[in-house]
Parts: sequence; structure tokens; C-alpha cells
Amino acid sequence: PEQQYLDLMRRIWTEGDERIDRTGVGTRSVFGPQLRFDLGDKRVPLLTTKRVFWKAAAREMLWFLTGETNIRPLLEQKVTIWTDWPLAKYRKATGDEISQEAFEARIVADAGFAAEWGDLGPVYGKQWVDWPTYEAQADGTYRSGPGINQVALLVEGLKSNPGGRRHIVEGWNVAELDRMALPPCHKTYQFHVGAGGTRLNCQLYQRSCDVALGLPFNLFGAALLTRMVAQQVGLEPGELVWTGGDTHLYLNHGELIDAQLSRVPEGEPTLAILRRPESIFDYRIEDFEVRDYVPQGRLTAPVAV
Ligand code: THF
Repeated sequence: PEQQYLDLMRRIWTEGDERIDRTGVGTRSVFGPQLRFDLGDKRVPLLTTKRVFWKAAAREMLWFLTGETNIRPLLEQKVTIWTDWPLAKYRKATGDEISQEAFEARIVADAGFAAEWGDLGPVYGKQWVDWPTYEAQADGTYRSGPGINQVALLVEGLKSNPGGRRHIVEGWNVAELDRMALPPCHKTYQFHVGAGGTRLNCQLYQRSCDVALGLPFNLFGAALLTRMVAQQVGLEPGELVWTGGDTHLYLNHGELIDAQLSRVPEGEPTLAILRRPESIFDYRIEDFEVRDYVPQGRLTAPVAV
């Protein structure tokens, strides 16, 4: 299964269309590839050709489920993958060339500073569990209505109507894109009950994908979400289908790519969920255990902001 990832990486690097992207770094890109992973027997798409910090990806997924959009709870858990965007905004707005470490320390230490500078806007968490609604008033104006918890509705919907074709969690709230630090990349998750009503499949549509840095996290996160939802609704995990839109490698990731493509996948890690929480919102990091994960050495590359 991991070979699919490496094949995609090689294809983009050798045949991808070169272009200057939003970040100015430059990418090679293909449009519309698909990867498929069987999640049966506790298998999980976790790369062995480099060390992937799966706990950071799991903490990120749990953070989405809380509805949080501030990076402070992530930093309190030492997860720094979202710091770059608020940091860039802070530096630009204030001219203060603060280091990443000092900025992160200040977010953790100072709640007021975190509230002002640590929020990403209405990104994943907000849209997933509190999608805003509007109610027309008699005088023709609108007032905000109660938010929609898409994740709670997903779980309910899978239980009440497993055959449904509308089991979707959507991050792409068109009306709020301009207030987001970054519009959602992994924007649509569709769930589907297959195999005679026994297995839960998930397809993720990712409109934009940083294959070297982001995709390993996104695959693990999607598999984890599928496993949690399956456990909650009493189904076996099925297949994870990943479909990418603009699927790219940054031109400054060449060293990582060459090193990773020279490696061969080893072993099949599994993911155990040690407890069945009351609801989809009650999982904790201690509930997850990855077994048989013996990754090859860490590979690093700069993230494009
Ligand atoms: N923007 C870009 N350019 N790439 C992305 O992967 C990305 N994301 C999220 C939002 N915007 C993005 C943020 N997620 C890493 C991993 C995930 C990220 C951002 C960065 C990263 O740098 N990973 C390193 C270090 C991990 C660590 O220190 O914990 C790695 O080696 O995996 C995709 O959702």
C-alpha cells in the first residue's frame, strides 16, 4: 500500500507540471490522482519510509473535533504544525521578527496574546462542528441561527440510514473562505457503508496537497477519523479512498524526495483503539496505540507558507 505513495511521489517529480504557486516556492504538480487503502485488520496508512509523527496528526484530528480554531491547545501539546501561518501574520502586522519558539511560548503563556494572534479563523474545527446558519427575519434582515454539528449528524445519519449517499463532512464554507488563514485542503469527507452493510468506507477529497509534508499526516488523520466513526456506529473499518486535486511537490523538497524514493517500505503498522468512548467527541490521545511501527530515519524539509 505504501508503494502507491512512493509511486505518486515519483510520478509528480518526474512528470509533474512545473509552476509557481501561491507561496512563491514553485511546485511540480499533477491533477486528480487517487490512492486506496484497506483499513481492515487494524491496518493504517502510516509511512515506514520516514518517521511520521502520528501522534501530532492524531492530536490535530482531535483538535478539529473540539471545534477549536486557535493553535494554543495544539502548542500546549507541543504540536507546532500550524504555527507558521499565525506567525507570518504576526510578523507582517507588527514588524516584530520574533522567533518561532518565542512566538509559540508567548501563545502558551499569554491567553490574551493567543486570542489576538493564535486564531486561524473559521477553519476545519469551526465548520465541522459549528457550521454557521442564518435565519431570515420578518424585516428582511438576517440573524445568526444555531450552528450545525456536521460530525454529530454524520454519526446519527450512519446509524439511522446506513445506505445513505449523503454522509458528508464539508469544510469548504464559501461564505467564510476569506476569513480563514488557509482555506481547507482536506475539504470533503464522504462516508459510505459497503460490503453488505458491514464496513465503513471513506473518501477524502483534498483540493491541494503537499505530498512530502502534508499527505502523510492527512492519510493518517483520515484513517483515524474513519476508525473512530466506524467504532461509534458499530461497523468494521473498510476502505480509505484518497483523491487529490492539485497534488504537488515543492521544488525545495528535492533532498527529502530523493532520499525517500531510495527507500523500500518495511512492515505493516496497525492502529489499535483501546477504549470505546461515549461519543465521537470523547476520544483522547491515550486511546490510540500504533503497533509494529519501525520507521526508517526522519526526513525533514521546509514547509511553504
Ligand atoms: N501547507 C503546506 N505548505 N503544507 C502542508 O502540509 C500543510 N498542511 C496544513 C496546512 N497547510 C499546509 C498544516 N499541516 C507539517 C505537517 C503538517 C502540516 C504542516 C507542516 C510538517 O512540517 N511536518 C514535518 C514536521 C513534523 C513535526 O515536527 O511535528 C514532518 O517531517 O512531517 C497539511 O494539512
